[in-house]
Amino acid sequence: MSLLRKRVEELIPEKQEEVKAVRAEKGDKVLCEVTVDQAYGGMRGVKSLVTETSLLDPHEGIRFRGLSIPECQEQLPKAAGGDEPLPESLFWLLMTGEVPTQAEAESLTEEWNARSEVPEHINKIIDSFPKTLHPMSQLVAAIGVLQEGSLFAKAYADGVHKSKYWETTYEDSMNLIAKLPNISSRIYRNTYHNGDVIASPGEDWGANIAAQLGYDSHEVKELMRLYMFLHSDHEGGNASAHATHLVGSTLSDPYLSFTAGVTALAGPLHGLANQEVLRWLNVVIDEVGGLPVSDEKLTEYIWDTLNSGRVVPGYGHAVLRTDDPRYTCQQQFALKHMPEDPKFKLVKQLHELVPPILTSIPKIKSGAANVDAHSGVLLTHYGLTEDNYYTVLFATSRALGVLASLTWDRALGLPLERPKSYTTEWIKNNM
Ligand code: AMX
Repeated sequence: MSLLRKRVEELIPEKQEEVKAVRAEKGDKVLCEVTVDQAYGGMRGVKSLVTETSLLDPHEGIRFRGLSIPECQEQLPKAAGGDEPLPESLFWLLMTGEVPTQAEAESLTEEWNARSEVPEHINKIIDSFPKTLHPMSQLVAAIGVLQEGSLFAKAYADGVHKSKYWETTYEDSMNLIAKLPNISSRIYRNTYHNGDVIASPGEDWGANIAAQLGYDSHEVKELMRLYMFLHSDHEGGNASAHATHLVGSTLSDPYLSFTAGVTALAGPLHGLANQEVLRWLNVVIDEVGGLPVSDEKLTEYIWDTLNSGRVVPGYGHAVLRTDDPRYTCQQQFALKHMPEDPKFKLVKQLHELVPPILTSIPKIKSGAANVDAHSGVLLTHYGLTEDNYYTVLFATSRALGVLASLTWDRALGLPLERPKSYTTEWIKNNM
């Protein structure tokens, strides 16, 4: 049995007891009241989910199992010669709540490489997707096809006992995560490089993704490790995590549950915002006639976007009320590796100009930069300019968080999710 599975198996009974005790002691405490406005308003601020892997503070940002982004950067094992945490280390942390040793992190690298092969008939199906199909649709379809190998679906059909659901959920999650670099890069190479697919070099997960996209440099490998670490998890209420959890709560298998998360991520208010930001920047550059651009012209363009009933992508958040530390962390990477890049300078300039404009509009709760304001410019710097591919990278990373959570959902026996809804008629007559 793999090191990680052994550790998870040891932790499950402890955690089950802990949850039992918490429910016995605090089960009738009130987390929050829900107003009619919240029911109409996308459930903002409604505290009604338990997610173990991470917690988001509106001012401080995300903590993965209690560790902030800088703490993770300091404590999590890295690749030889690298400064960024290995995504493998982060996954171990998300699954166990413990910082892995270097050997434990590397055991995951080895295991994911060993599980990474995609059956040839599935590769052929992926190769048959038209290049005009959005890469996110290709990803959803590819994972849907991979589902034929689901061990959870087979075990359920064979009548497995519910106390063992987590085991095949874990195995499916590991298999799916292991295969994602092959799948995601195949979609990229098919769509933009005439199907010239690059075989995995068998390095760590982030480095494999970089290499299979076509980037062999140390810097891009570091960027991919950072990118995969940063986008992995953002507590349970965001649309991709919530969708995976909701669909998973029906005992749909991990492949199908994750496609729900991927489709949620494909919306422009969520993960597709990274594509939208890059497009928006490129339109700005075209319309103002190139870089550098004056603050006055840029301010005018921001107002034009707002006045035409569109959002400024990369800014605002449903929970965060200050700059997203995932933005800040990417900014630090840019300052270290590409301080003179003209688009990076534009991102910095926007970071000065957009927040005061957005916060001058009373209805907007936060004008701060979110994770998507930065990522596209980092990728573009290294030549990955195909913006409609960016959300596939986000989704690849997001698998780490939502599948770790799904494994714990099953280990803790969380039930079918089914909140109550009302009609406007009911609210008028009964409130
Ligand atoms: N530009 C213009 N208007 C904005 C805005 C922005 N960046 N952010 C919020 N608003 C508007 C909303 O559209 C809403 O308008 P409405 O009442 O007319 O519908 C109003 O301000 C109130 O919104 P809010 O309570 O401040 O935010 P929210 O929780 O409803 O929405 C989010 C959060 C992220 C969808 C929103 O800030 C947004 O659309 N931002 C731009 C898109 C984006 O960057 N998304 C990525 C988020 C991070 C991620 O999930 N990857």
